[in-house]
Amino acid sequence: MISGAGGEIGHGLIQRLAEEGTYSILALDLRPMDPELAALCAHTVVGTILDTNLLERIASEYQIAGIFHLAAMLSTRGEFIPETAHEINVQGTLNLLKFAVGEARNSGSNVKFIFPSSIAVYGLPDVATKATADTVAEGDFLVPTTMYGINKLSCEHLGRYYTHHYRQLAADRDGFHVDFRSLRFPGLISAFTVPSGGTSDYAPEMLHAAAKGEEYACFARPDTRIPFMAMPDAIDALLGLFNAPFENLSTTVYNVGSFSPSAEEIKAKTLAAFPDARITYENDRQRQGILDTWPADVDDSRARADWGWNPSYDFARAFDEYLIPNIRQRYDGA
Ligand code: AKB
Repeated sequence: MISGAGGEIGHGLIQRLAEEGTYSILALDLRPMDPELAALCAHTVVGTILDTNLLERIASEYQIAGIFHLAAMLSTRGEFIPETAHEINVQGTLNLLKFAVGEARNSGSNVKFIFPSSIAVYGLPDVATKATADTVAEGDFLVPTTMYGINKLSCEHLGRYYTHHYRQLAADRDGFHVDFRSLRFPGLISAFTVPSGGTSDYAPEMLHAAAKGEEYACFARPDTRIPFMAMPDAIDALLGLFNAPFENLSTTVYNVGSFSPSAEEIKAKTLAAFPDARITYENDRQRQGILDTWPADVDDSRARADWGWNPSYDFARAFDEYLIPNIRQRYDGA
């Protein structure tokens, strides 16, 4: 089952799972799925993860072996409606964890629960600390300043609780449990979709605008540096963690990194591909304030050691072999 299946990550994940053909996909989204994606799914359900009646209906009709819980409200949008963000991001996750407990009990086997967390869980106190922090490890600087980051961090803890301590005092504890696994994603860049509502959106927005011949005013300062990842690597990471043997995992939460360019380096790479692109800077102090609390890079050595994380795309290859050719084809063919 994939929640938020119609979103950016859902697009790539559904295509890859359908190619592999190992699982039947149940796609859950607020809106009807794009027909091309729906055709790759065995079932599609329109609705919200906040609707517990709907989740009960899904539980009674299907047997769910694993959940990719992608539905979320991102960091910029969440700052306008923080209570709603909390409801969707935390209550929605709690509903799905409870749903997963029921599935594990009914099927008599553990249910894997894959949760994309984010670099937004970090909160570096100031730009000087960010500049000297080098790569940030999973346990460092966990003082997020956004509702989204706070929500992601809460859900990481909820997932750890459901996996290792759920109903720890109850005499009738179940033998089968939720097997929660989480990745802290950097900003993701896809050639096929443009994100909305995030604070890392300046990179994909800049690139897609350039390819469409549209002007772009970047809201981040030129020297802003946060980690990014090409979407195919994000899908590899989700599936790599999903398929990893439980006994190899030393934690429920893993950093995953790929490349970490400044906004100016992204602009230069974009201009190299689209020399007529009109890219300017129009700094948004508030959104910049959020970016300044996110790390310049992450230490993902644990993911590499435990389940073989190894991204295929560095900065050059992501642009030269994945983003630029596919984006060109997408808009030239439009
Ligand atoms: C956002 O900007 O909110 C997301 C993220 C980094 O998690 N893309």
